[in-house]
Amino acid sequence: VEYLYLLATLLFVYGISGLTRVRTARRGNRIAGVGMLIAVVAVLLEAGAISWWVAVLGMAIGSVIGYVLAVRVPLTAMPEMVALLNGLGGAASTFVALAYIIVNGMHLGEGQALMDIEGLAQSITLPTTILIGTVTLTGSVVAYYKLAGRKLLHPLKGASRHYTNAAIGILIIVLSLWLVLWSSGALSLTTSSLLLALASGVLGVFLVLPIGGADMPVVVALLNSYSGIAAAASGFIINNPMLVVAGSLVGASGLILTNIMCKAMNRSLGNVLLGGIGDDAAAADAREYKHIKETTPEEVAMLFDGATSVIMVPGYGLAVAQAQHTLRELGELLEARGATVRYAIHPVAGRMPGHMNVLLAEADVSYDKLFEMDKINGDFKNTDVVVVVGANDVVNPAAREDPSSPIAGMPILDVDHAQTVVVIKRSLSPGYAGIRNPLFDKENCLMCFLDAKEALQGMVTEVKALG
Ligand code: TAP
Repeated sequence: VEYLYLLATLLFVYGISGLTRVRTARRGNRIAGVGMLIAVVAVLLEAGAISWWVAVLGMAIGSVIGYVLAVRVPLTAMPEMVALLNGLGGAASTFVALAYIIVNGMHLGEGQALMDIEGLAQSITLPTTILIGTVTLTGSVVAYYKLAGRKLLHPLKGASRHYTNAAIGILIIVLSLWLVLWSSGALSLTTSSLLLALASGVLGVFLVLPIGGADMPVVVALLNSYSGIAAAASGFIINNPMLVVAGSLVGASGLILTNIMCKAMNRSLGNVLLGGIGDDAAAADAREYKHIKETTPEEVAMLFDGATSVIMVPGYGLAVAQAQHTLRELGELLEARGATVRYAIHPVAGRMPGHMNVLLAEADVSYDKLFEMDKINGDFKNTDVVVVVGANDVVNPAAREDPSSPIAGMPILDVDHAQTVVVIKRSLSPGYAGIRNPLFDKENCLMCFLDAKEALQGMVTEVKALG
């Protein structure tokens, strides 16, 4: 069993290292999956208590649900799915702690010495697991609804929000002490641990509810990290090194991801957790624009005719329109006509990390044509035509020019430095952050008001017609 744990751990680490490159990501994912299967088998061998049939039935049900979700859920809804999976991870850890308490009792509550090391370890890990596991569960459910675009009321504003959270925090400490020091007997143990879970669940809701919709992907990454910490803590409870390792890997990688996203938006984690971007920002109004110049796929094809360098900038709208294959086709046509075509990737374009890389990889765009923001930003000024496909916030120059903008300081792709920028989107409606985009009013910007797929298909036809 110990060798199997070691093998599973190595496969996790190897699998995760594969995720650092698009080329090896799928394989990495599969390898980590095999590691997880080995870990489950090892736990069953070690525990021996559950009947194999129950375990196999559980795995079969889980696999069918996982398969159906993976096939059915569109890529645009993947962040919601990740949020739910995190929540379930947190719930699983809470159940481990609850089951342990109800079956084994609490050492300290049963009158054992405070300095008994096992009792002390339990006294810390059990309430911690319930707290983090349940905060993860309810926080993830709120994040799920926010990502799905539901407007959720948050009754607590300003200071009252902090006082309420502090009061719940104190209640959680009191309940933890009750559980650890004074609970004995099934009824008292069950009541105190369930009340602790309830208070933690309410805290999870109150912590995530006021955070702005546009910041939800960051919150999901943070909750992902929490679910890992809860799993590691539950590993200490049941003395399972595998859970400790897997939980720590998830906890650490979730924190790294959270940090990467905050940096890409030039925000601190504290600012994300306390701010409300995307919820309260007054939605931009089409009437705020004064110098909009409209264009058509036919006119854009004429622009391409004289262009030697073209940069495509994909955003969330590309994913909505599922136009990645048409974008690749247009790129290839332009290359065949002698232009250099590159794709500029903003780290938070779309709705999840790596969203644009995944989309373009699906359309077989070669990796060496994909350039990260820092690598390509200096080149826009030497570019003839930039085509922004369904991106908005990540090309919003207000981040650079307007210190009062909610996205001030966020690094953006400097598309407005190019000779001509063509923006494909269906209307003048704002992006995820809900704010006006002064790019659309600029002298060198042309707006192509069409669905991305329709616009790109039109451009493909017109470029072919150029001969
Ligand atoms: P957004 O700013 O959300 O803009 C997307 C644009 O796509 C919209 O303005 C929309 O305009 C257009 N669109 C939607 N469907 C379309 C279709 N079928 N055809 C053509 N256009 C379509 O997207 P972005 O520039 O990719 O920025 C991402 C946002 O998410 C940022 O605010 C970022 O901070 C936030 N965020 C992302 C992440 C990650 S990890 N990706 C993390 C945290 C926050 P129309 O409705 O007019 O068509």
